[in-house]
Amino acid sequence: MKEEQILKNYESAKAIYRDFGVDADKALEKYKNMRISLHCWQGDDIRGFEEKVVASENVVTGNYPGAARNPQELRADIEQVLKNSPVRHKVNLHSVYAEPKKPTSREELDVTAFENWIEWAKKNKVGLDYNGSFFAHEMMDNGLSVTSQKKEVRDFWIRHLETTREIAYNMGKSLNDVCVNNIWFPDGLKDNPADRRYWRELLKDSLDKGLKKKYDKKHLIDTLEAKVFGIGTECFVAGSYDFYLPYCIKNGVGICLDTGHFHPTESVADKLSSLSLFFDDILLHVSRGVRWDSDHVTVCDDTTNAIMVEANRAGIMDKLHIALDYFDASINRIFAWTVGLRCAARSMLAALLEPVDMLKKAERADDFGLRLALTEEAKALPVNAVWDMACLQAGAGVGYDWIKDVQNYSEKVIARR
Ligand code: RNT
Ligand code: ZN
Repeated sequence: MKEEQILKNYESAKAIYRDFGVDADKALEKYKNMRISLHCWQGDDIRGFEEKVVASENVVTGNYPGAARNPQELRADIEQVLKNSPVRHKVNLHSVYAEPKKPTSREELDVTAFENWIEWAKKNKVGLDYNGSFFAHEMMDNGLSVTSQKKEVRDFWIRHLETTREIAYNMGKSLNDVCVNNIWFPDGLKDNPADRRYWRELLKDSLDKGLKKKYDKKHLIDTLEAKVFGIGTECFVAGSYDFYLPYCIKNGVGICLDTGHFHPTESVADKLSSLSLFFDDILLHVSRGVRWDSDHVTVCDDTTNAIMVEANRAGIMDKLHIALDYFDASINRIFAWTVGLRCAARSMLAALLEPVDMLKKAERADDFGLRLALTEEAKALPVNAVWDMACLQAGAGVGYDWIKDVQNYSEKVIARR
């Protein structure tokens, strides 16, 4: 799109927003400092760089050609994705993306295995977040890690948790930033357990051990991620939301909400106002649950929009850690990545542009009719004109231009792999 057109559209959008008491310039200013953490694992279907790749508890389907085969390709692909997004970024890594100088067992890795990532992050002016990889490993005991009945298995994964936190802390320190270390265990059972409490006692005990060491929160924030069920854990997941919510509050750990990890009619957006009263740290895994699958590409749907709107209305937009988490191997991965990132980013901007002052004022005045009228009118405000302006200012592709850019990269780079 022509620059002149973008500027013209923005000016008229600004006037419309003004009528609703919204200053689009101010929203854009605020927006420029917002960050989204891009998950590296969409680029290679969570394979990682370990020599030995075993079946994973994270089920990824599809075999679209051109997945990144090594760190260089993955980083190049991430750069391509980031350049079409107008916000600031972090990149979210997993242990399996380590590049140790000499072969090292996963639970014994240290931050030196991430030197390339750290250098790259500095060069690209992005932060880093981290995750231990409690899956796809021969020490998984029939889908169980920290809740295995075998002490040696639990000890192995507790050790992994400890070294993971050390790595994350050092990553944060090297970048003079905060690194969010998210902890997710697939542990659960296919069929009904006889003793649910027993498995949860194991989980609690392992977590107490792995989280014992305290770190400066300036550089490390731990979060725990629950799931209602998974493939192979249909009847029971040890780390349920009811487990982690009290655990995190009691132990001062942050909580991670993945939009695909709840009952389909349960609203993650509705949780934010409550959680923010009791938590310092909330991590979002913005994803898209489809029936029983939790990891479709994020889109601008009601769920994504509602999350951003609630975050803004609750005044916690700056406080939230917003990350993406999906993996679709059935379509061009660069499209999958970029669409999800741009959709999360656009929903975020739309939330900042909501006439929130007017809405709250109507509500306080008990004028719920006005609140409804404003809500519905707000849905059709010209967000896209402001979004295009944000993209223009950040040098990200506007309108159809980013699609052509991805097609070009796909032809020149992806198709040649
Ligand atoms: C899995 C969880 C978890 C993973 C990543 C790879 O259901 O959502 O966050 O997707 O750690
Ligand atoms: Zn997740």
